[in-house]
Amino acid sequence: SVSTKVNLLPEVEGFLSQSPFASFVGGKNFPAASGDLVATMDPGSGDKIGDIHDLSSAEIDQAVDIANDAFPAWSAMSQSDRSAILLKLADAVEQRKPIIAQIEALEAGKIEAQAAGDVQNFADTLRYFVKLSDGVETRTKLDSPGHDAWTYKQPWGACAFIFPWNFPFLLIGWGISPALAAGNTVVIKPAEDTSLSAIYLAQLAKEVGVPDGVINVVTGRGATAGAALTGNAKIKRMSFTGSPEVGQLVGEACGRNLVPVKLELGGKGAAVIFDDVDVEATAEALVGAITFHSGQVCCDATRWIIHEDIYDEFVQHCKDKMQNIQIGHPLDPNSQMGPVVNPKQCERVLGYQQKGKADGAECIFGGGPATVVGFDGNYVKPALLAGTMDNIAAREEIFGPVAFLAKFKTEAEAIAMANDTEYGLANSVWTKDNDRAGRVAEAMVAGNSWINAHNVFAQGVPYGGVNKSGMGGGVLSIETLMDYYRSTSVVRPL
Ligand code: TXE
Repeated sequence: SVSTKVNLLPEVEGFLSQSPFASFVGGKNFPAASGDLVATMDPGSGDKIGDIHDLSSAEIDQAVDIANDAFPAWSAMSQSDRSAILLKLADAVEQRKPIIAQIEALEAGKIEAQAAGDVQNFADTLRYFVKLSDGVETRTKLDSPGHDAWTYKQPWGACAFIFPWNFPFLLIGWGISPALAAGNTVVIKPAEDTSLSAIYLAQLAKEVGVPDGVINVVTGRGATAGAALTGNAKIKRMSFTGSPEVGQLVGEACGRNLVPVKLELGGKGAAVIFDDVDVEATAEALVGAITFHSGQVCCDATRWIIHEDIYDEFVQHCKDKMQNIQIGHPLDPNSQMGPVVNPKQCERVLGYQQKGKADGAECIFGGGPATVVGFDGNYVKPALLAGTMDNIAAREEIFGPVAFLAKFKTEAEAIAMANDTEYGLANSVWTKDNDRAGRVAEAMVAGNSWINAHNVFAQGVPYGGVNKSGMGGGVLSIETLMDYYRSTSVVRPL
């Protein structure tokens, strides 16, 4: 049972009493016939929250069929009727924000206030894509001499989504909103550690009148339930967010069935910090970013490339800021940084600190496990490693509150260091010189470059990675909405 040291809303207690949680497909509970279960834990206390059903591959196939069966009616609905239903869902999510945020804080180890921000972001994202889809012209006349020609756009059918555990609810919003707004139905496979907020969403969708089979949630292990979904030839599109290793498997499986696939994978972002910055403010911003959600953020700045003239001063400010970060249970309002998601991730973070040191880096601050009195959770201390960019801790994704620091002299050197990575998700450049900022931002090879900030997301600004960070990005923008329409060119010779 959940730690008695945390206070849960009665609605959350009520929801958790459903455990073991069935999947939710076709508007109703969809249990695994085998009775196989996967435990869901509170990373902040190590206590069990409940169990989820582990679906078989035949059951996943059945869920896809149900989603495809729901497609004709959902896609034939008028745009305004569909939008009205989706806006009702956005309102309901916003109204239930405290409940969903607690569920998310509990299972993902996310600070409650940050989880509430993620829930709000879901509602706002859904509203954004509804509005955007209202403006999509499904018939576009083409300028083709000698032909009466146009393109006709329509939704695809059942679209599949596999999500990770770091931003469970927010990423569902980013993923399914454009698909639903365009008139597709969706099958969502949340991560096994964090399936509860997705189940809550599916139940809520039913409550507010989303037709059965439009939003389906299938639960279970990645290697079985997840793999069955990616291998299903009846899904029309696949969107995967997670590790590059699994992303490759998903890409292979979709390739075999010629299912279009969007991959949002990891990152090893750089922050290039010039000598004209407000050193203290920049240190504060980057320490804030690397400790946000315990560094389990794919677009984080994990390599800090610092001009040699301000290096010592910058490091001192970083240490001062990190020293003051309050580590604690996500539902304790005093906590600023919670646990990492599970013991495996904890080992990974601590392991990379050791491997980095063995490979020649120096740990200049923090590191190792953290203790939170009264809670036996997966807590780690934030850490600063320093060394050269060929270090294993500077090359591989750690996915924890660990920054790797290195010095540079010239702009060209800084750009080369930032680009010396297999990844290409997001970087930032910090300088008061706008020309230089723009130059460096454009020279860094990645889907996203931020200036004097890190982790900036805005509706209308495409987000996504290149190289080992993924393909088919355009998230949060018109680009991803258009992915959820297929296009037919119609031509009549005149
Ligand atoms: O992710 P996985 P893990 C990175 C990060 C982290 C590492 C491992 O570096 O430390 O990945 O995390 C499903 N077929 N990121 O192991 O395994 C799984 O059930 C189909 C970065 O937890 O990739 C879950 O729903 N699906 C990333 C999802 O894939 C499969 C966020 C992600 O799990 C599957 C998370 C299979 N064979 C981790 N195996 C980011 N981009 O933000 C697993 N899954």
